[in-house]
Amino acid sequence: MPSLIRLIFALFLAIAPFAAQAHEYRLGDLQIDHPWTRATPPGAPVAGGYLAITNTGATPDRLVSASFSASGRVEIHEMKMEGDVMKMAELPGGLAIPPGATVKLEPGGLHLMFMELKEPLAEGAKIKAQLVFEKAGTIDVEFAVEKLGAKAQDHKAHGEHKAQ
Ligand SMILES: [Cu+2]
Repeated sequence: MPSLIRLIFALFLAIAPFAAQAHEYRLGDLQIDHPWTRATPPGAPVAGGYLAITNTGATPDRLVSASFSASGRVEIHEMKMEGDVMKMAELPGGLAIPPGATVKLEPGGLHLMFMELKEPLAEGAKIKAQLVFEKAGTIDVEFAVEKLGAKAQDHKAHGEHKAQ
């Protein structure tokens, strides 16, 4: 039944790109790697968003804003010492992505702050978001929701389960 084989093959071609997806995105000179966030307990007002952005081009770019479908708005935050207390502060003017650099947003450092969460984030969900860059433009991405309390290290050791 060659037509059935053809159909199966077509289905395979349609599904394969998703199965092989390493959860990275390309927008012009920018490579966006593994956007993720953490599951939130009921009633949590905010969540952090993490990803890495690599500028493979020769000109600087800038992450100017973002939106997240499960939150009212998104701020771009850095960690700053205020006296001897580490605090989060909004980065006015966005986040510079210098040519040749990889800028990492991760727990304890730079991050996106999903403000006014509309609903708790459930582990395993994929949440639609948009990132807006000054030069490269706008890209649709999905943030993978990892377990409550997941750390950046949990990521580097994908699949490796360590005792706490
Ligand atoms: Cu923050």
